[in-house]
Amino acid sequence: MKVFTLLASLLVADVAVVAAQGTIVPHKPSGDLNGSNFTYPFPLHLYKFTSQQQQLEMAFMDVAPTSAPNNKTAILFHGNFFCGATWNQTIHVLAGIGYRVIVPDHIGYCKSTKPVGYQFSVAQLATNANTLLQTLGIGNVTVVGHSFGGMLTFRYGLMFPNSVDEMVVINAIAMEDYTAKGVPYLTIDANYASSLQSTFASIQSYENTTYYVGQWEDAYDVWVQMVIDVFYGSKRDAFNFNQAQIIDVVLTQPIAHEFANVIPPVLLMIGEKDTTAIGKAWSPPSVAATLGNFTALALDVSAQLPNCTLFTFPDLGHAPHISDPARFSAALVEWLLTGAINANDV
Ligand SMILES: *[C@@H]1O[C@H](CO)[C@@H](O)[C@H](O)[C@H]1NC(C)=O
Ligand SMILES: *[C@@H]1O[C@H](CO)[C@@H](O)[C@H](O)[C@H]1NC(C)=O
Ligand SMILES: *[C@@H]1O[C@H](CO)[C@@H](O)[C@H](O)[C@H]1NC(C)=O
Ligand SMILES: *[C@@H]1O[C@H](CO)[C@@H](O)[C@H](O)[C@H]1NC(C)=O
Ligand SMILES: *[C@@H]1O[C@H](CO)[C@@H](O)[C@H](O)[C@H]1NC(C)=O
Ligand SMILES: *[C@@H]1O[C@H](CO)[C@@H](O)[C@H](O)[C@H]1NC(C)=O
Ligand SMILES: *[C@@H]1O[C@H](CO)[C@@H](O)[C@H](O)[C@H]1NC(C)=O
Ligand SMILES: CC(=O)N[C@H]1CO[C@H](CO)[C@@H](O)[C@@H]1O
Repeated sequence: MKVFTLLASLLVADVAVVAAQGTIVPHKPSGDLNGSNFTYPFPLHLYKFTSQQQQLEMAFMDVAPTSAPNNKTAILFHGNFFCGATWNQTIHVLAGIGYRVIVPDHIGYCKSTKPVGYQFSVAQLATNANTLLQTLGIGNVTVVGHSFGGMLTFRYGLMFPNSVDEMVVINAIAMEDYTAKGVPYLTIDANYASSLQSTFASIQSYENTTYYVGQWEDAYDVWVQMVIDVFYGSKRDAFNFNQAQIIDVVLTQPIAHEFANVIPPVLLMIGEKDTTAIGKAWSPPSVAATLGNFTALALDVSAQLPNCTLFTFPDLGHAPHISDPARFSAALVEWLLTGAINANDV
């Protein structure tokens, strides 16, 4: 075990030297960038780097603290159908308590490259974020991730435990092994064909049920429009194919068997009314019925994680940071400042 750890860290160090040769350039926050024309709330930068023999660009925001610096950095991983921009309120909260906040769009999403022929993996996306941080000269980070970004946060913590101060995971997908529980494999081609059918109404309806427990507010429209403009934007084909590749990643690269190995402290924040489960839609009813019970998953996963604080929102769905930012922020800040959450405070 010790030898393996040493080897692993040598390999990681090796990779970092090569990949940290990427460059950072500024970019104006509006206009079409790799298929997204959404205007971001903070200035954008492009991390240009080589991965899998391709020149890639990862767009990210880099926000300075707005109060006395705590000399810590947070990196925020968005989920599917969301972009870095969706973290706006959380960015304000974290910068407000002294964090520098780095907010990338993952490769394949939003304002980052939609590569053709790229082998997507959770480990590759985690590595891309790690080399971005190295190129910026940032050491330890607090990693915050939602949904697919939560799955990515777990992988990041497993791969880079020595540079993670703590992790905050919000309604992560893949807290159960979908394939092991009986979700049939659907090919990338089939998922691509299905992704191309996405409309404003289909995404709104899906999010209404799973993200917001049927309580839609006009303020959520902007996030649907943001992603539907990518679905129909200048990188339409590549984006839809990348979306299909991501589903393949989620189904074939489970994290659910590794929670006991997560070393950094974790704040697990769970909207219990969430029912998200990748593949539930094409699973037999007997399988579908066993998937996406976030009350059960929260208890199960928090018991496996060596150092976990579980905070639940009994009345909320998949996106508590969007549906109740005040309650979400109060809990988040209290945990980051004290390592615990007193239910009476939030
Ligand atoms: C952050 O770093 C600055 C400069 O080194 C130092 O003056 C300050 O005390 C540090 N703040 C904290 C909270 O550690
Ligand atoms: C971002 O969040 C801040 C603080 O909540 C808010 O004042 C601002 O209007 C938001 N900006 C955008 C572009 O949504
Ligand atoms: C970075 O994080 C590791 C692992 O949590 C910790 O041991 C180390 O002290 C941290 N380094 C700094 C400079 O805070
Ligand atoms: C959201 O779901 C609720 C409950 O099913 C429904 O009444 C409402 O019309 C839906 N809103 C939208 C925008 O789809
Ligand atoms: C953004 O892109 C979408 C899809 O191409 C387009 O319909 C929309 O008009 C664009 N919006 C702006 C402000 O350019
Ligand atoms: C979800 O899990 C909880 C906790 O195990 C259980 O009490 C509840 O009945 C389950 N709900 C469904 C719909 O299966
Ligand atoms: C668990 O994490 C907290 C920070 O949230 C830390 O203070 C504590 O020492 C950790 N406990 C163990 C056993 O590592
Ligand atoms: C792969 C790709 O399309 N990259 C583009 C991303 O956006 C930048 C800035 O407009 C272009 O220079 C890249 O070609």
